Amino acid sequence: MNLKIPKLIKIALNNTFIKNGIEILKINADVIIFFIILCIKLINYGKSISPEYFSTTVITPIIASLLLLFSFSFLLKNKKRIRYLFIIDILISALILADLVYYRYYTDIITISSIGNAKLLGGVKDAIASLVKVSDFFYLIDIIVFIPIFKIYYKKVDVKVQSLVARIITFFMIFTVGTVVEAKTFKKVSIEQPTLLTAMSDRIYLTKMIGNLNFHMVDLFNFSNTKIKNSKKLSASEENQVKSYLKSKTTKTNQFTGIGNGKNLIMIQVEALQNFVINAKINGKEITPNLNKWVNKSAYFDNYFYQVAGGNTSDAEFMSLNSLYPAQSGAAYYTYCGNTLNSLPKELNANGYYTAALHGYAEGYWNRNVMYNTEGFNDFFGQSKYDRNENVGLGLSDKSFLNQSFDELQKFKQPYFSFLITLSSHYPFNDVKGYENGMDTLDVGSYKNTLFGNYLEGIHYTDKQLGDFLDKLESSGIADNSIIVLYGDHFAIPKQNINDLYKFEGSSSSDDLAWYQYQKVPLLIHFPKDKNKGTNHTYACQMDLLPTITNMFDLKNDYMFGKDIFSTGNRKVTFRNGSFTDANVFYVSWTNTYYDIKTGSKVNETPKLKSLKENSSNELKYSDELLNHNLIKSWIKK
Ligand code: GP9
Ligand code: MN
Repeated sequence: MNLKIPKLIKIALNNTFIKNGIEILKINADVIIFFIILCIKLINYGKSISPEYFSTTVITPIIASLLLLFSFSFLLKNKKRIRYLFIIDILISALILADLVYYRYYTDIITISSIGNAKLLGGVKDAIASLVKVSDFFYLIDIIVFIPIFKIYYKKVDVKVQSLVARIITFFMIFTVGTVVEAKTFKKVSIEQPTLLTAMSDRIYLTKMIGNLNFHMVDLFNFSNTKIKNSKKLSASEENQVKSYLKSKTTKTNQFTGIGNGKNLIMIQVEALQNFVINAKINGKEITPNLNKWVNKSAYFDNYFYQVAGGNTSDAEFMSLNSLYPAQSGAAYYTYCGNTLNSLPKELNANGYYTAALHGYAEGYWNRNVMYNTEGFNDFFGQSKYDRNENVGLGLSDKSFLNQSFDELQKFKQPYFSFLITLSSHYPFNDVKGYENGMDTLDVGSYKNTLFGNYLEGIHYTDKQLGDFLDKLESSGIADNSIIVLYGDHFAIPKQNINDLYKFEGSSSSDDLAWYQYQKVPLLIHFPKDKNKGTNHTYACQMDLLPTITNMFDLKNDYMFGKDIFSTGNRKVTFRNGSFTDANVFYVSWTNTYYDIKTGSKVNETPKLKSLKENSSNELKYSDELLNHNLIKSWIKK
């Protein structure tokens, strides 16, 4: 047995196939060494930024992205090739180091648009020394050691070179393998989370799925895509069309004009709060007893539609703060973060307000850390500013978030604008807490342990926390000097689970019109001393919030597509997909069908309906043009 092994090895070494293989390995030793080293670096980087997310599945996309880059090295030879390998190594190592430092500061990953945000980078620049760790030099060691080694090697050794044909074949083979694996990875991601690649909502999670190199490639692709779309200049007449359309939207004064002057504005965007839970009961118990109480003390809108698209929560914020439509694809919070915007915080700042956004989750999520600067918030109280002492679902519990936010609010210089975004009632609503703290139990009966039942329990929890917060605003006297706005960001029950909602509502129809009628979120506007309370059935939407607020706070904003909710006259709600409603008819874009809202039946297109449809598609086009060409920037200058 002992004698056989060396014999086998001998035979193997004499085998021409193996001989050739060894020769190829020798010839390509440089490529192999750099490849292995970069794999280790990228895997190590993934582990260090995201230990809780890291899984070995990311190794495949890391290898595939490197294969693509390395395949080109086979087209080069000798010194050119080694130079190429060094450049790749240096660039990737520098990228990793930059990402590491940025991550330690922002808990996020660099994007091209975030680099453009000078104000943001200022923060890192000052802190850079304290953010670099000695262990980071691990990423540079090979470069320092290899340069002299390879110099000597090339001087002393006559390195063999494969024929051009062999090298081209190798290039094609490796490039193809890389491309196929990459395609598989991207397909998997887009099936799991259809908008993640374009909207880049959670960059850390995305990096975990596709690796750092692919992440930056996708970012580069998205960035260039937007740039290309914007590169075609708008003609003066096209630009004027947008401008005059916006002019036609200007709010007229009404009884609410200036009602908020000098008062604080407290705006609460509630995660997945749909309108159907308001004043609804299950097994004899109110689902949202606290909000119901506040509904009765406020101006309450029960036909208020959410209009979010690829940016989900961030789109709700974007519309509410800018009255501009969400991006055609992806998230406006990502695509347009470098734009000049006339956002609500900016305007309030100009009127002497202190403005702050508060949200107990990762700062980089939905690109908030970048976008809140663009929108002009003075401060962003993100997850790192909170004591993360209690968790529900995704992160910090609403109870703890609202308690800590209340303490913070009391320190703010008045008048202020506080924008609070809750989190606990986030899909899939399966981490229901609160009962142990004396919250009323909610018996959801046959819905127990279904998504729908979990939502009812989850929103019941959030309702309790909101109630406590609002009561504190009242008892502390803050509410006497504030206008409080509260609304839901988007749906809770996805389309595939809608039947439970229909069942709960006893809805007899389940067509697209029925579905749309459940895409409403509540809007409450509370005035001091419960003034102006009452339910308002006006058809309105998230685009209308900013014009309503600018009118109440006497702000001047000429660039809003929405309409003051208190204004009279024709109203229309346009959705990002081109569907619309004018409170009489509902147009569903994906089937090109009109429904009469009263009768529920389909109606034929009339010239009037056709022109309403065209008006909606023009409005969306104008909003896209305004954003794609950063028109507000040039208009402000003029
Ligand atoms: C996280 C939160 C959730 O910060 O706003 O966003 P969503 O998943 O609902 O769009
Ligand atoms: Mn949300």
